[in-house]
Amino acid sequence: MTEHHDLYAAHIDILQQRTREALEREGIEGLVIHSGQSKRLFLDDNHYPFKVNPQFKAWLPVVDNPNCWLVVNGVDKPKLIFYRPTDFWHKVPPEPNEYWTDCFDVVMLKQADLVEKHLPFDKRGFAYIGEYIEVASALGFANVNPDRALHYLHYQRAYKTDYELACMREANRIAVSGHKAAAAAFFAGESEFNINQAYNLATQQGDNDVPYTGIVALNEHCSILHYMHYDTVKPAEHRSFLIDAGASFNGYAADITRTYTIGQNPFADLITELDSLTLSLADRLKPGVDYADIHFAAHEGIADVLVKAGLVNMNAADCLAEGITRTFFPHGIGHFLGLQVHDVGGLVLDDRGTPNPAPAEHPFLRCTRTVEARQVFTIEPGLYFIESLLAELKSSESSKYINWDVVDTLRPYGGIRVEDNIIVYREGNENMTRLAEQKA
Ligand SMILES: [Mn+2]
Repeated sequence: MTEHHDLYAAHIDILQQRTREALEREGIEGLVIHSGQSKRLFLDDNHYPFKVNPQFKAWLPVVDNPNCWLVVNGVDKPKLIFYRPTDFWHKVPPEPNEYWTDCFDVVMLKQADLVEKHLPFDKRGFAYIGEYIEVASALGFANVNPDRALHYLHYQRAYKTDYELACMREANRIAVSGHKAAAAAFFAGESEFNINQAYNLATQQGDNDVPYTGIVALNEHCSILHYMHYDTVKPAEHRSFLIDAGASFNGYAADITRTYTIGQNPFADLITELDSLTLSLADRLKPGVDYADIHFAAHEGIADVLVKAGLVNMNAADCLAEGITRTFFPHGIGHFLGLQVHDVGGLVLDDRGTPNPAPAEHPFLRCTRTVEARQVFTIEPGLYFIESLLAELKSSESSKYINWDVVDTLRPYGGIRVEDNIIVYREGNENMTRLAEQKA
């Protein structure tokens, strides 16, 4: 896979352009971007897994090296201060010599606290971009994470470069290989813990390499939206399996969800319905469409499914009007995807960062932007049997519209989510997830 190599220089050109514009808005000369630092546990000598500053990994595929710095001004060749200590305790990264190295003036840093001599002498024209404000102030930066520049960069990050799209395709390919192995482990009757191991083995990514903690849920656990526990005990029966798991490539994320059951049962029909709903909602992604409208369309789709499955004794329009779909589908339809699994810039009106929050009745929607070409979204409708939300519904006026006997037969399966990753182009969409599945 070298497609992304050829595209990398053009990616850097675009970042340079964006940097020039961000600097102009902020009225400064340059940015100093810190990869981060290793974080120690409280009263301990162990460290948390290192998670790189996303503004740093936007420039180069180095995600595992703290104490690195970038100095960029959008005009000159970016300077990379690459941390390479003499250390016999830890693995020291090799001197960079890859397809991306030529795009930088690289200097080596042997000792983290000696970075000063590589940074601009006069800090007044520069802003620090990073998490360690005390480090920035010790180094003499007065301007830290400036709003106008960051708003601009975050907004622009929604438009992916060809390099980024290639990386995300590869992340999807890797994740799909994991999903395949995980499904096989489910059908073989494994525990959640062992299914997760099968996923990690197939992707060759550990729990700290994947872009987010994977959700590997069996039976009722499928109803816990952010279930992050891996049960080591096999359940007596394998009824359903929901897996929301991603993979990383060069710092870019895939974010895929699939749901399975064994044999033919009413839950299997629901999975089929949700699968077609994901595909039909994905087809609605088009330049000029409000992403929030796709969320509303998802509720219409869920209402249809509830009627068709006999879960409610009313028509779809009334089901929607009564707000009953929110009990079964309580989260957002999806989000931007990229360097972060929930990529930034979803809830603003413009590149100045004017807030455009989610509507009050749909507080968990993570994107309210107008869909445009080169944006990458997840589409992830769900239908769940969540105890607390069902109890609320049961004690409400709307309880009479629910066929509780049907609900009760489906509760033991927990719930369903089907999530794909989609690139929008002017001419049409690319469903990276389905394409990767077809090739797998
Ligand atoms: Mn997602």
